[in-house]
Amino acid sequence: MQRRGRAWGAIGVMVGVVMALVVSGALVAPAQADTAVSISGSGCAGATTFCFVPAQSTVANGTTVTWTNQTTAPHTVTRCTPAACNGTDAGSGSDASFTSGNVAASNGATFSHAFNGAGTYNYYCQIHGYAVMHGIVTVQSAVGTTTTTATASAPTTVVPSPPNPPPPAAAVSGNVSFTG
Ligand SMILES: [Cu+2]
Repeated sequence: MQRRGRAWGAIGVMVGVVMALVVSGALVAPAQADTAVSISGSGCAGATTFCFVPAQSTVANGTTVTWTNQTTAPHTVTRCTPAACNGTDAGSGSDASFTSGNVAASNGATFSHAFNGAGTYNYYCQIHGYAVMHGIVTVQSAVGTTTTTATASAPTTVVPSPPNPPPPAAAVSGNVSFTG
């Protein structure tokens, strides 16, 4: 009987620890890491004058992507249309507010956009053209948001349930040693 009470208490503690890890991991990992893209004037693939580095970025929904101009020329970050991008369309991303951002000519100037909508976003530089400068941001739907809400309430429901199966006296002594 005492073993039973301790077993239930141990299970409750272990579940609580696992839940805590899941919650903290889910909150920190996907949503908060912002992503940087350089607008570069050297070492470009295909030996173009300018390019976006990296040309492909994959981020979680809600992530802010910041483009930084590392050249002395002005650039834009502009969503594609088939006409402007040699047949490449805008991509499947549902965030219509990502359209165009002008990055000034000074070295270190930035353009930032927080992506809210899963899918792909094909973009190019209006000034230098798609053939010279283009990139793609892939936004993954947030898995963490729904998991966090579900697990956050779980520890409160798990703790009261152990006293049910074992007899009262044994259960109390077993539980006290664990909570204390
Ligand atoms: Cu450009």
